[in-house]
Amino acid sequence: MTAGRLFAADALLPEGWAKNVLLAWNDAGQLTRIEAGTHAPAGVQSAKGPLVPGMPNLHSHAFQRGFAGLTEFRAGEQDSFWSWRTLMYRFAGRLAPQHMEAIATWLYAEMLEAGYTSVCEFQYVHHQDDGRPYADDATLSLALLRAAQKVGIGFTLLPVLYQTSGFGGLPPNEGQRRFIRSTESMLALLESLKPRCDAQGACLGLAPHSLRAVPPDALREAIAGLDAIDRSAPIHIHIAEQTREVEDCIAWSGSRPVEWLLDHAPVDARWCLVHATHMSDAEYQRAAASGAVAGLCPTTEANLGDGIFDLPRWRRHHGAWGLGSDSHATVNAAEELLMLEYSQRLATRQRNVGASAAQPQVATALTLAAVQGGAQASGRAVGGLEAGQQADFVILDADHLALQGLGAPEMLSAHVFASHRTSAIDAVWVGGKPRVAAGRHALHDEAARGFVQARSQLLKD
Ligand code: NGQ
Ligand code: ZN
Repeated sequence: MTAGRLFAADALLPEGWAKNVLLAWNDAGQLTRIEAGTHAPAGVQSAKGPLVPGMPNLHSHAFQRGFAGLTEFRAGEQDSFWSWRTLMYRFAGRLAPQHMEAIATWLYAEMLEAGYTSVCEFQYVHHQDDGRPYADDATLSLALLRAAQKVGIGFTLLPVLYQTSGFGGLPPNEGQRRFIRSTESMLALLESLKPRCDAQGACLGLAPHSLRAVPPDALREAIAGLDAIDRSAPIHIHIAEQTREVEDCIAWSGSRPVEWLLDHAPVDARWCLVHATHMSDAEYQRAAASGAVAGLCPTTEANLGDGIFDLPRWRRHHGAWGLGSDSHATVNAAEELLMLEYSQRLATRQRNVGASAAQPQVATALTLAAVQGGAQASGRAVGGLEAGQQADFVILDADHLALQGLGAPEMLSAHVFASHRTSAIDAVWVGGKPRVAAGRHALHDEAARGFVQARSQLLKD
């Protein structure tokens, strides 16, 4: 039985902060009623602090958690995204299914403790280390599904189509051998994963890796094949993250990447444009109007030296956006919000850039927007504290020193801008089930041990 109720003195609803809120959800973990201005009925538990919607994490490469922090040294004259990628390929080359599962299990527990209640996994390591498919072609995707189920995080699986090493059909390189598959084998993989995802309430979509990795015909055929399985399934693509990608795309087609995609693919609200860092004025306008979500990964984009997304411009065009932890240099929803807001402040030399006339509190405004965009990109009903959505929420710890004695909106601000950012989380619930209590996931120690062991094995000699 999952059905339940919870009372909160303060809760962040889609329209803003409300007082004395009673939430009720059904056996499916779906909110059925949100009543504000009421009182706690006898026997109903009260939240220890303000209740905020759980953050969907719209972009993750789980295995990269095992590698985070290990590329922060100078290896060449000028390190870059591309030199990082060479090191990352080397790490990916050694990964076995048990490593994938152990790393993801810890990562997803960590995500829950840090305020993410669901994750979109952009999964592109498909094959054995020599490039041959596993006996069960879905082996590594299944390792991720199991990890998500074990720790109880909401899940969207996005198997990645990867065929070329650059625009114009350049053949894949050695480091990419575990990623490469035909369009036909991708559609077979999706068919085999669909019932497995359905069985655990996960959403299945598709991720053409990038325009560098997927030629036009394959892009068209893969989307047609996905439509035959599920016409509303999410489609995610890395796009315009690095200026070199923009230059190469122009050299190949005469168009910029986002422009090319908008001209050649049916981009709409099912799509998530991951990064979309380098866009022209016209691209900001057209991409926002398409209804696609911009998948912003602020700490990874900073870590890899990508550039700065122009959030004010995107918002002027009413663009949807959400947050991803991508390479997992940081696994913390509040810290992504902090990085996003600070990068905008540095770029514009202004303050409180993420606020709006309707919602002057920056942390509140950014949280609500990121939850809504993240839910759209996830293809799941995880869009906040509203009837019909999953009961996914985070309870802040009102006794935490950074929060004590403040009003609820200021507590969320302090959580994002003035605490250690995970430490002020008391509890996290997913689909009406408690997954984190007193700041810790029940599997914290066990999952951490598995992670350290897997990483040590991967880094040996
Ligand atoms: C990835 N990561 O697929 O892990 C990519 C790097 C690429 C980010 N784009 C590989 N952050 O884009 O070619
Ligand atoms: Zn990525």
